[in-house]
Amino acid sequence: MRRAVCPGSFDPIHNGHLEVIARAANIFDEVVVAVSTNPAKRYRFSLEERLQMAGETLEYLSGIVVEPMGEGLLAEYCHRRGASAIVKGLRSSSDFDYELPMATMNRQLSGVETVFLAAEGRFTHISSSLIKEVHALNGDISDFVPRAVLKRLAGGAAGA
Ligand code: COD
Repeated sequence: MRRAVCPGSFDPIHNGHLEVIARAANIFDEVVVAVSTNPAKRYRFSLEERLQMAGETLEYLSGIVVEPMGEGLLAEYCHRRGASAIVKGLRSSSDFDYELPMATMNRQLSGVETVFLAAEGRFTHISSSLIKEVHALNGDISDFVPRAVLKRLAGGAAGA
């Protein structure tokens, strides 16, 4: 079984993430969507909410597992989960410059390969932080996020 990990904060998950996860599911037997927690980071949504939004949205796809990544090294998490690859979406050359040293480090740490998928053109300008900013200023984000996210944003989640 070829298992890959799609790691992220997913704060919140958006259509750019979803498109990459769906393409990863076409390549690998199982894709683990690993929702990270960094104690130094302040999230808009709790871990529970981020897991729920990802889980609800990806329910329709087979071969996907959504779970917390926990704290610590991604390379160790991949090793524990028996994953041979990390899948990341690349929006631009600056994403690549940022990701390349991490990919090399992760391979040295645990042998895990990183597979880069070119982001879909209509999603290259999307990031979780931009979506939160546009929403906070009353902009329409319905083209960029799944219904599960819109629902929670409309309900006003904790930390808003
Ligand atoms: N289109 C396509 N893909 C996208 C888009 C988009 N519009 N936006 C984001 N992505 C992809 C990117 O590949 C990105 O890496 C991934 O989605 C997740 O995005 P975010 O913003 O939710 O997640 P981040 O950037 O906060 O990263 C979280 C990680 C878990 C990947 C990171 O914190 C990490 O690697 N942590 C582990 C600590 C560790 O091991 N450190 C040592 C590294 S060598």
